[in-house]
Amino acid sequence: MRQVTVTEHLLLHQKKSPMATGRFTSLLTELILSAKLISREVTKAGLVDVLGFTGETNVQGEKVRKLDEFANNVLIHRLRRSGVLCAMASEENGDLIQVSGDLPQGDYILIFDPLDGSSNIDVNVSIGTIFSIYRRPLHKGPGSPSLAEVLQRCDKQVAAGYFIYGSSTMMVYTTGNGVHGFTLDPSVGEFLLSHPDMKIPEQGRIYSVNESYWNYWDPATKEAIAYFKSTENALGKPYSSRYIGSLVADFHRNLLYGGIFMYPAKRRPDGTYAGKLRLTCEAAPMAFIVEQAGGLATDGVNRILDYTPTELHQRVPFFVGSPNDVRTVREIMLRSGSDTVPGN
Ligand code: AFP
Repeated sequence: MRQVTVTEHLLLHQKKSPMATGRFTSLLTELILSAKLISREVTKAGLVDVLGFTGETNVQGEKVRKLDEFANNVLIHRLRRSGVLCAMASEENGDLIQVSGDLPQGDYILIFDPLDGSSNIDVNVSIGTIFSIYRRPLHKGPGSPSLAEVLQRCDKQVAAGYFIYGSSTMMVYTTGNGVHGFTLDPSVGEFLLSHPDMKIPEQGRIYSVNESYWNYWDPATKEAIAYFKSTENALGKPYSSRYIGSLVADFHRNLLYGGIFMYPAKRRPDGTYAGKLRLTCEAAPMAFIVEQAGGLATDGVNRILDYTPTELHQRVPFFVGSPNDVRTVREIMLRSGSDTVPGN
């Protein structure tokens, strides 16, 4: 069988995808090279002194591990010089990362989580890099884009994807024409098409949630989770429970096998409810991918792609996966009047 690389695939589908311009291809090429460098470090993490904490704390108040820092630096360093971006935002940086000064600028905006699932780094469990790409809105004048230009409605994404560093390294991405998966062949150093036009099963068999938060959920959320464990659900028997704690890995498994990943809002000490996952660099890109694969993504009720972020590191409740399962959660949330969902 003829092997197709990501770039060839993009060029082959150029007519179908308005994003497959030379500039967009350069952007993906830089992302791919960065991911290969990260993958190399991840696989030798047990061998060299890259494990453990750096001693720093990131904007989320979490301790930064050395591999997170490495991944973040690689992406910023390579993409900043790509000549096709005007701004970047990383989960690890509080503010926008401007592409200014003497560096060439383009009109794409890249938002990424450099190493998602970092609590799994030291224990050899799959982790990933998530990316989301927007175009700078037209006629906004010269210079670096403002935060308002970056915080676009999530359905304005022109591409999104992830790299998963697991038993193999894979890239899964969409430009709005289906979802395609490529596996890194280390012998040639290329991502080769292995999963063309991925579709998530209509009906899942797996639910993924950190159930230790049960006591922090509101009654509607508890009812939704209980549905997946009951014998009176769409399957007539309990779903299987699988939870890795790396969004990329949990999402990827459910995309292939069918299922729902949930990170519901938790009650905070002040009595209000909030999600944990970040809208711009986690929920929105996964929502774009899953919809392109025939699935759904909501905050329990509202479509994630209808959100317009109000801040860079905004957090949302997140329910993503097979359409039947995400719809069922929505019905339960609406019927039981969950007060964890914004605007519900
Ligand atoms: P880390 O990158 O800090 O490990 O967080 C991972 C993550 O953002 C996402 O990948 C997981 O699905 C989720 O958090 C796990 O959170 P809990 O540990 O609260 O279940």
